Amino acid sequence: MPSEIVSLPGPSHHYAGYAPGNVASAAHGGALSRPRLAVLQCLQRMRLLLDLGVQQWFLPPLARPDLRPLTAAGFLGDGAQQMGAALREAQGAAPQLLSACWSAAAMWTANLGTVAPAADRKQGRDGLLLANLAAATHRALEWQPRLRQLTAAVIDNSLDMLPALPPYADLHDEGGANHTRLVDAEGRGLHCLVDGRDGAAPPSQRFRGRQSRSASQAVARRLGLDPGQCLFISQHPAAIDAGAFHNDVVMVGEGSRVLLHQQAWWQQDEILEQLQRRIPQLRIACIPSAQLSLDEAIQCYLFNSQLIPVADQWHLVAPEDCAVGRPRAVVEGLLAAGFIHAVHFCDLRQSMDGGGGPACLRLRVPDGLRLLPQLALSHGLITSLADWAEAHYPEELQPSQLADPALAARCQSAMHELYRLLDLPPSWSEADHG
Ligand code: SUG
Repeated sequence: MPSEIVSLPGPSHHYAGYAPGNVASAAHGGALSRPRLAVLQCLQRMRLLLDLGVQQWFLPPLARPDLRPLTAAGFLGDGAQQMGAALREAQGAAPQLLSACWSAAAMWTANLGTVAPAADRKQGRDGLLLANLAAATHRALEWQPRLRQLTAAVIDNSLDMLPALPPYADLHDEGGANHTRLVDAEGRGLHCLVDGRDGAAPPSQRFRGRQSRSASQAVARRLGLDPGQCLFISQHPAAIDAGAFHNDVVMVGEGSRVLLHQQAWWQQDEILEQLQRRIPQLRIACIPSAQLSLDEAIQCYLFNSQLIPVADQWHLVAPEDCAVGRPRAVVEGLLAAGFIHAVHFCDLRQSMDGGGGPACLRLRVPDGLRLLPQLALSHGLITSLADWAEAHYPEELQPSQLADPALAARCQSAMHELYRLLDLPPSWSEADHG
């Protein structure tokens, strides 16, 4: 049974537009967001995945505001004073720093870390290396509180959790969004680790790639992967420049299936041949630019769909934007070719406007992972989470509201209510605000 770690946008979900190389984020920076609707849309995807038989482990959104960036930048006083001063600061990085404190980007758990099952690791245990997400301030705040949550949530010693790589420029790591584990006929994992800079490809021009080759290599080393079972691949600079800030914007792979855009990788033909040689049963669907240009692909997020094995069939969970026009024609072609057997479209507009489709909203994890039982997603829990969001989330939010102490109080009480609903011990809320 496929398993994933999922989360939700927090009550301060907003569009700041500071995500590097992410054209959806840039286009919506400063726009009005709808936090409550964002949750309901994400829960709808979770419901669908549950019906397809996917085990989902739920981690609460990260507590906000997280004032570390303001304190580090010398804004003094209590939270309200710090935020007020940051809001008044006309120049410099203060608007970014203030927005970072309220970021809900941890909803995109594909970036939480890189996962490898016990069978592939010399440590002999399922492992997760947290991602430093150091390419963007608002995301660099995520890994430490996530590690604390996981440490409190994992049971039966079922996961070896490794702290992130240090945030050195050479080691920027974006986690599972740039990692795909394929499986050969003997059941061995072949790890595709995709970088956006300092690898085999010439540098991108418009946007700087986020993940460095050295980071991908360090990830493989830290996880204890067999170097013979790792393939280091570089994104095509044209893909980065069109807005593929992560490889999962132009490629999705699962077990024995790979779906990707013709211009996803540098030297793609050679790499695909190599993959096919190593995994003869691998089915590759490479969509030519003539059928869907890079710009169209990044607009509709077709390649950020999920490929889900259900019995002997493959289901595609795709963004709603792929239900019409040229993306729809590509999907029909995949169905006709037997590459997939069914398609489900989800409305994830609130997440998509920040640059996150279905695949961004999950981290694939080994079947053996065990978290506290109350974090196992069920239809009942999904209904409770929907009621919780209806009661506690703002309907709308403007970035200009981000210094409002009332919003801080609202976020805090929402989180306390969530911990109560999930029957989590008081240590969870102390860790947030202690
Ligand atoms: O890191 N967007 C996220 C989107 C992450 C998508 N994840 C994957 N592709 N796996 C990012 O660019 C937008 C925030 C804003 O605009 O406020 C943002 O952080």
